[in-house]
Amino acid sequence: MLKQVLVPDLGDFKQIDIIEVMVAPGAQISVEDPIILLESEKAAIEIPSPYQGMVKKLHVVLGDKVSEGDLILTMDVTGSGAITEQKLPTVDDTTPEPEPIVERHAGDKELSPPPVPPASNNGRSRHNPHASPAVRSISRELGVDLTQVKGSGPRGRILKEDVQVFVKAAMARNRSGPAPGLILPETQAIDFSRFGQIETQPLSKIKTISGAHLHSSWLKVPHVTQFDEADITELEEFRKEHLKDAVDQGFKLTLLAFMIKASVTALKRFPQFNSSLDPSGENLILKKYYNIGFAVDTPSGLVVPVIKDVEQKGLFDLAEELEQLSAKARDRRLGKSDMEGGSFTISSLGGIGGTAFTPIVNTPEVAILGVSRATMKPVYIDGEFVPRLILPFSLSYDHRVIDGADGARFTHHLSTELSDIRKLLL
Ligand code: CAO
Repeated sequence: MLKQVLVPDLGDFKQIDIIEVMVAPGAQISVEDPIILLESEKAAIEIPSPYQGMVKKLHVVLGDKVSEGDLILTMDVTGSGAITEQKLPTVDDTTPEPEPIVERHAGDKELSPPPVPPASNNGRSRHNPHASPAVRSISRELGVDLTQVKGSGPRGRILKEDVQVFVKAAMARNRSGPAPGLILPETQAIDFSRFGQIETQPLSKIKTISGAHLHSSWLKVPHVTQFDEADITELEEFRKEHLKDAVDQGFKLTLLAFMIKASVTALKRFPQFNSSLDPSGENLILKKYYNIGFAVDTPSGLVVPVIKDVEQKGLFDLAEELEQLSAKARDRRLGKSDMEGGSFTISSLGGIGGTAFTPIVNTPEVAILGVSRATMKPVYIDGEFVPRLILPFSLSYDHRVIDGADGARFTHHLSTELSDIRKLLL
């Protein structure tokens, strides 16, 4: 049976703003489920449903002003249990925190209790949490989305204390992120075609995903970058000696495999570089595994496959896996498991060029190594300049976790390892 639900007697209130529409067409609701929330200068008023059934049509929208007798919605009413007369529901003067009261009359049937949230498909769905107008009002002031708050009151009702607990937890989480209240200026749309010809190209999916991650890491982590260099003359001789062996086995032996190995010796020596901050920002989670990610430049964008358990692998194993994962990355065949679980990342631009760069920490890791191009340089040794192959590299780290002195110790250790191939291979 179709029934119209009207705005009940609101006492002295007229032309009140609808600040929340809590049901949508198709929703199954019970008697007493709130359907709209009104707010005047003095009070918040929750209008409950006088019937049980399905919302057929909504006749109001958010922001409408309504008075007594205005049509709110049409319902396909099922069963019994309708209130005989629509009465003024909860009026909240924002001081106490009342349970919503619907006046009942002698002879009325017992009203069905409000369903326990989160109910699936009825009036109190995830989009319509069970809370009093006072709690709704506080939540609005604090910008809290009530659908995210767990109610501890009777039948899952959200209490003022639940909102307070939620806000405290959100603030604790934020301690490990950017300062609360950090608001970035919006990017203004500019019509560049006013100045000349243009072409608009959508970013690849990989770029949109990695871009968002890089942006978040850049904003959340106080970055410091330490620059250093290593004399890799001997290392390069060793690499060249073993190049053929590797090629015979079907892969290339590049500098990156040595960098991965050297990084793990440094990570073992300085465990805080192989860690993550927990979400509270108060604990360091030290990892006892060494999974090294490496940035691969693909036609669709940057991806970071991860070589797992590096400490258990030899140089040739690493070189082979590097090549396999790079090929997989370029053919877009990397699976989720190939890219997860990293504890430290290396970004090598040495094959391309450049003398130094500042990589962005790949959160939740706390440090990243950037490798630039090695060049022959005159180095002053024992009273004379001798030509040596010098590798410039940089280490960006999270200054909340790592002090500058440790940053310098780490790169110095790495430099020593790379400069002495025997040490590295032992
Ligand atoms: N100095 C001098 N030469 C270097 C070098 C270095 N640091 N690193 C590599 N090379 C040389 C290699 O020996 C190779 O020489 P040959 O062709 O004569 O054998 C050549 O440069 C090309 O190497 P490569 O880049 O193919 O191999 P790699 O193992 O060093 O790197 C990979 C593999 C996947 C890391 C690389 O191909 C790549 O994608 N790099 C880009 C990473 C990137 O985009 N980082 C930026 C991320 S934003 O922070």
